[in-house]
Amino acid sequence: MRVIITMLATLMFLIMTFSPLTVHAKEWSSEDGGEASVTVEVDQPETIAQYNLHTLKLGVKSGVYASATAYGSMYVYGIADATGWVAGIIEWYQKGNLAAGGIGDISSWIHVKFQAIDLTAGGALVEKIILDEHGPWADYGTTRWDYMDIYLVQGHTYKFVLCAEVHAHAFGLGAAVADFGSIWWDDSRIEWMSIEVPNIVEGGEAGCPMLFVWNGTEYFYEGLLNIHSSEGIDVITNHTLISTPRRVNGTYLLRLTEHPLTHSYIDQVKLYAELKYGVVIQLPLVWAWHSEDGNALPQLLFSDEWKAETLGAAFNNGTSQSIDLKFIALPPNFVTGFIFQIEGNNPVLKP
Ligand SMILES: [Ca+2]
Ligand SMILES: [Ca+2]
Repeated sequence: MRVIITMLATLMFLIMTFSPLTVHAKEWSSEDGGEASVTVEVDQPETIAQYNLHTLKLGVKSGVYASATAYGSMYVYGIADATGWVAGIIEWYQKGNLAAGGIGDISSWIHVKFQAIDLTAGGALVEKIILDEHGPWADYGTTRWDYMDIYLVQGHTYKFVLCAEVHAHAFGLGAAVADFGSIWWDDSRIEWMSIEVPNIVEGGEAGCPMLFVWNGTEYFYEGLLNIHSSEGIDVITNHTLISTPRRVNGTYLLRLTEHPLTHSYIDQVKLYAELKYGVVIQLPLVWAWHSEDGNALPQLLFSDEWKAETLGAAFNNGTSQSIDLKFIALPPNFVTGFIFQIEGNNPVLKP
């Protein structure tokens, strides 16, 4: 039995390790690279730091009186073929442990962040923390995704980096472990599944939230919904979905994220389903959750000038606000298309 489990674990590991890193946009073509290292701070903890085929294995085990930090990163290069804002989307898989046991343990942590470095502009950097864990923690194997707003300049070379650090620290009775793959948990690791940095040229002046749709694998970036009005008068904009939303517990999941340089007032959102024979029906909105203000359903249900406000990163200390939406879903193979409608206004012009 144990042999079979080991074989299965090895097979799983091989499948995960050799799945291709997909870089979807046309100009992002480099193979991925990576590096890993470890810094021992106190005494002699057990450590591991390896990079292999877009997979990182980082681990530290500190017993009684020891601490260390293991670092790793994975990266690809690309040249921008257009100037403008894009949502760089990263998907990764992680499996690891953060155990702090016993008297005298001080701290153990795991961090993961995503960076975009403009090498042409002398290393100008934007980055986003995508995992920050300090307490006892275990991830039994999860594919996660996140995105970061990036301003690309045509012709510039960029390095996109996924960075991970684990730190274990024990002083006293007990032990601390932090790992993304150690000699103690052979199949623990963190790896890139994909990175997508589309080259998008936005036409004209737009002031807008960005629409994302859950397609069963990721929140697919649908594009910018232009509701700009310098007079602050509501605009109604329709967007035909490019992707097919996937049912989750009887609902479709959509997300509005404010563009980093804009500021929107949203009065109402609707989702229409196009059925066979030209029939169009409206799917009820049943959930709306603002990333900072919480429930936004009352504001978004009706066109009544009661509005939800979303601030871009430039107006909100570096973090763009978003609203998660759920609409009642229809049975599979019932719908031929979807139209998302937004009513609101955005007085700010982005570049
Ligand atoms: Ca309203
Ligand atoms: Ca209105």
